[in-house]
Amino acid sequence: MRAHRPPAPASPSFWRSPLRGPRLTALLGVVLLAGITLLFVTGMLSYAAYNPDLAGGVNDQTPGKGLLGFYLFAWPTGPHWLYRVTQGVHVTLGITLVPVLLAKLWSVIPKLFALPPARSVGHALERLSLLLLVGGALFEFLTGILNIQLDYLFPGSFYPLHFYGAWVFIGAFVAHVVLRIPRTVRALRARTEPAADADGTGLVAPEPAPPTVSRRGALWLVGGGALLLLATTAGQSIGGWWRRTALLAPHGGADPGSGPNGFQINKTAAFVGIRPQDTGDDWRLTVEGGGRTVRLSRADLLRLPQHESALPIACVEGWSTDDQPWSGVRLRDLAALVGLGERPPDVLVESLQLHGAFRRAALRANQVRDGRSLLALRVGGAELSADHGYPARIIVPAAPGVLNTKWVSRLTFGGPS
Ligand SMILES: Nc1nc2c(c(=O)[nH]1)N[C@H]1C(S)=C(S)[C@@H](COP(=O)(O)O)O[C@H]1N2
Ligand SMILES: [Mo]
Repeated sequence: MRAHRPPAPASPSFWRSPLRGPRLTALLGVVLLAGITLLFVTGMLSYAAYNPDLAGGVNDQTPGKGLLGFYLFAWPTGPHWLYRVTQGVHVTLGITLVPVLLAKLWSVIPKLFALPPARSVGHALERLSLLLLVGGALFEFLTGILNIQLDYLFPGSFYPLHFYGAWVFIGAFVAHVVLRIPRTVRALRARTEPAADADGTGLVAPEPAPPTVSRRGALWLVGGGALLLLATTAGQSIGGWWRRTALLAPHGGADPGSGPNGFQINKTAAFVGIRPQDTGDDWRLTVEGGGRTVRLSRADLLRLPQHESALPIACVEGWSTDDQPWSGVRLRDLAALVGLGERPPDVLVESLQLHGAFRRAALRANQVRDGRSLLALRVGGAELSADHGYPARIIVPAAPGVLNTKWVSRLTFGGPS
């Protein structure tokens, strides 16, 4: 006699969707394999772009990154849209893959609940790696998306979370891919899903319910959802006319305000506590290095040779501006003022801002030496607005927005002595 007890999630007969099967799982798996590989690469590039190894951790305090920082390199300054592209791809792709990730988890859910948790040591290790895989995936997607949507929810601590999470996740991911290659190839070669009794994967429902949507329909649903997310996100990094389509992106929408300063603002002067009296006639820029110190007023800076650079702001959040026509003093010219003109070194940039993770940043020598790197005083022929960093801000080609310090008060070439 059959017990009249409803089946528990651990029982195969609990899961009744007729859509599940190794072929569906394999298809979604292949999409994720390509997508997550690209996410990992662009994510690690983004980390390198921060210059996390400079000036004793000014840009990044990830504790003990040690070995995991093995690959860090000097982020180049060209092409000038480099970070716009790598980070635009990272964020847009991450958002676009959400429906695929959810569908993939749904397709294997009977396996996640299977009991006993482990039949052998090998099986126990496999289940543990699945825990790291699923947990890691959810963690990476959630921290990434929360950081974009809630505008630095984890000030300062997002990088270590997302960075370590990525390494844990990618370890489990690689193991999973290697283990599943044979099964995936077999499932894709077969034209159809197997019957429940011929299915070695345990994904096909032994007691399927009648279908409410075809397999093809389900794939369209997932693909359509992904395309919808793509279409409402990508505009924030493509810019121009496309910006109007970025309905899902907090900084994506049409340009805020008009005029030369009418482009995206990350944090306003008021938000970070910059008061008008801090940036008035009494403001001075301190330039230090090579044992010398020079103090300059804004009028002094405007008397130095002015240069133009058309450069974007490209934020870690994925949004970026179109190229803006900045003008101001070359960083290498400022290095020359303290006698470091021949081979300018790294520089520590500090702003008037008293608190917050982004009040200072270190730039590498290759960024200082690039003639397009400016201490910008004006944009589009107008004075910088208070929110874009008046009296002076940094702008460097190809770098993440966070290195483009606003409301600059001090430059220390060669780092603090
Ligand atoms: N002093 C200071 N500079 C800063 C920031 C900040 O919070 N404080 N934010 C940075 C970040 S994260 C970005 S993306 C850019 C944004 O520049 P924008 O607001 O002019 O578009 O400024 C950077 N410069
Ligand atoms: Mo940013």
